[in-house]
Amino acid sequence: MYESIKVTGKDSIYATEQRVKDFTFDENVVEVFPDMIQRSVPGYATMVNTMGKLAGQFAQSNSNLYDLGCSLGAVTLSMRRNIDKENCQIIAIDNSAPMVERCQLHLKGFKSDVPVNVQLGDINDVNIENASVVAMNFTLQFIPQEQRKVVLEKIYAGLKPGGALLLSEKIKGENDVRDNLLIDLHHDFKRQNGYSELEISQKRTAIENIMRTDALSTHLNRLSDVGFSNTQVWYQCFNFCSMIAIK
Ligand code: GEK
Repeated sequence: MYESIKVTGKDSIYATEQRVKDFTFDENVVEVFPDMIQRSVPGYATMVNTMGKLAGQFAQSNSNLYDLGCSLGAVTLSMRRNIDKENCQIIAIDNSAPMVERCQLHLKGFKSDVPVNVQLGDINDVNIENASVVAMNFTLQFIPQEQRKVVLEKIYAGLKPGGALLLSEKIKGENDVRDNLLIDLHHDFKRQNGYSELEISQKRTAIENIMRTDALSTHLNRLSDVGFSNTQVWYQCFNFCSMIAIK
């Protein structure tokens, strides 16, 4: 069987008018997460697949690969499929208990020689060591902006020479004109995927306090500041982008 996260429930969390609270990764979100992320993030499947391929390319024997903010383990599964080096293990971390529980259950359904250790934990507290690959697929955006550099410094320190950070982020346009252009294109993408105006606007309200986006230039400068010498954007569609930063 081809390993991928099955779409379970359809995301209708914001379909009815409500007093919108800050978004949390709770049981309700876990139920519909695969549908939500596929209908909301252009190129999600491409990014997950390619991150797996890149992990296969950058994995080193006797090392750890991390999936930080793993949700249901899509990137973990993709990386695991592509690792052909000896004695590698994947450490997958998320701070949502319902996500971790479902991720563990899901991974049990597939056999592999590569061990996976799924842990409930905060990215801010995690110890990165002996790493050949660190993947963050749309999770740095949930770390407060002032803490992002510290997280990246820790990742850089824990990566082996030649190791890679695989970083996907929702980005902000470099000025208001460019940002609004990207936002409009993204909202159109969501409309085409069946989200109503009410759903789009209530979701926007729900995440505005918990997810703050940086401009691409901010990401690239920060990666360079922490020491990454080779950073390449390999995917962008509207305001969603994926980069590789090599130590
Ligand atoms: C995928 N990577 O499917 N520590 C640990 N986990 C966190 C933290 C934190 N401080 N903050 C948020 N999370 C996945 C998709 S989703 C992206 C990642 C999205 C977790 C949070 O619980 C959630 O599971 C994940 O990061 C973000 O490839 O929903 O836009």
